[in-house]
Amino acid sequence: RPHPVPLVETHADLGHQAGQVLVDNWRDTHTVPSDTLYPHQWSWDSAFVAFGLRHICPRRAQVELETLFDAQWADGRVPHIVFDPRVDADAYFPGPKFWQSSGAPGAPTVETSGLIQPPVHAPAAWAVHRADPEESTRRGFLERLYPRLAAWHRYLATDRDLGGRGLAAIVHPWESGMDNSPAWDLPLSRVEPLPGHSFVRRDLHHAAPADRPTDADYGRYLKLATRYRDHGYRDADTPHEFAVEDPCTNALLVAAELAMARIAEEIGADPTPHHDTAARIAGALVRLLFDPAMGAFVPRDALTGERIASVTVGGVIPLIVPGLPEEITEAVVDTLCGPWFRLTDAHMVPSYRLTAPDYSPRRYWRGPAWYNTAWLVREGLLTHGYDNLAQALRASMLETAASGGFREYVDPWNGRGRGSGRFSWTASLVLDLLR
Ligand code: 2M8
Repeated sequence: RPHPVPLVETHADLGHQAGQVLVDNWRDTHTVPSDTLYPHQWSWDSAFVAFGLRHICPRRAQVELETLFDAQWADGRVPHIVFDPRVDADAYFPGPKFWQSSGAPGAPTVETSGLIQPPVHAPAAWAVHRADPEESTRRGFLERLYPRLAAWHRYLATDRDLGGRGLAAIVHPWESGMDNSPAWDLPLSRVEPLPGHSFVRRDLHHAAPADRPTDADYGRYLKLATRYRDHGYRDADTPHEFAVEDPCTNALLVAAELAMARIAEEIGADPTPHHDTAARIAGALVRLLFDPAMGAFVPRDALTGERIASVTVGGVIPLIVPGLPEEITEAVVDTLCGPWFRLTDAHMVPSYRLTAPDYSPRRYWRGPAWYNTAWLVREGLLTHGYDNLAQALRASMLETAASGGFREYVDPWNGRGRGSGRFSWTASLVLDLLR
């Protein structure tokens, strides 16, 4: 059974400390996810950071998103990493020398990766605007970001509809944000890894090897990324070995299109196309990715058309989609409260089924509980009126954070922090919960 984490700080202290983490991790134009492990700008981290930063410095939260979108590619993709030229190119692997983005067609002048991450940016932009509408309007924040967000969503909904079923596909586990999730094991098993001696990992300088993906995982990640790079990151030309319709990415795209409808209304544009796109993707999500036997959403292999029978936290995040059929909402909430995720009993929401034989309490996205996914699940619970469960999840997040260090992820059984300390989205989302 999970052990309670002692609450050692008051919430006022917690908010102050969280703000200090964001101040310390700010680098003039953006926030690094972690001072040690991730010294550049990451795409969905910046969106999560913006949700908290808006409470203490709305202007900075705007700049955070603007910096990311300054690195947008001509095809609309928002890169998953924007490299800071002031940081040693070898501080993070794979760094700019590996990705070689500036040689690719349509890439920005700043060095970036060629991959993407889940689209949390439009809801973040909308939230940032609402934190200080006057300053946002004065700076033309939404007007400037809106066409860029639209191009980003268009890229996902068209170039990335690799299965032709109206869902966006990810072409690399890193694109899910849940790198070594067990949901990718099956499609990844078909990929021949690059040999371990052909690359040098930097992450192991800053984190325990048992907390991180394995060398075999990295061999496959690099194999896929190399092939994409060698085809100029052009989706139509790359013979993808991995293409998966991820329920979390698609659900977040629905939520993002709904945020776009609000932004459009605010700036006097037509919200209708956004409502239409949201409805279309939500329909495909429900039809193609909900698995009634599992009581959760599951990914689908876009290359084989087969569902992947693996339930992870990514399979319950679609709760964030408003207007789901009631039987689906109830089934997903039952799954969350049952033995697989033990909501209100475990600390936050485990990234993988607690009862799975290959569940690991410490290995990254194969078990540990993360603050960003817990925050998204809480949003989903609120969306469907499960206020008491949302309240309990909030309490669990604050209690776990208060036990120290704003860690990257925690063991769901005892709440003990793991991975990097002073992690930006942990601090940011805690701040958001306190407001
Ligand atoms: C982790 O992913 C990076 C690769 O993008 C890594 O392991 O080096 C993931 O947790 C991802 O979701 C996150 O955005 C990134 C930075 O925090 O770290």
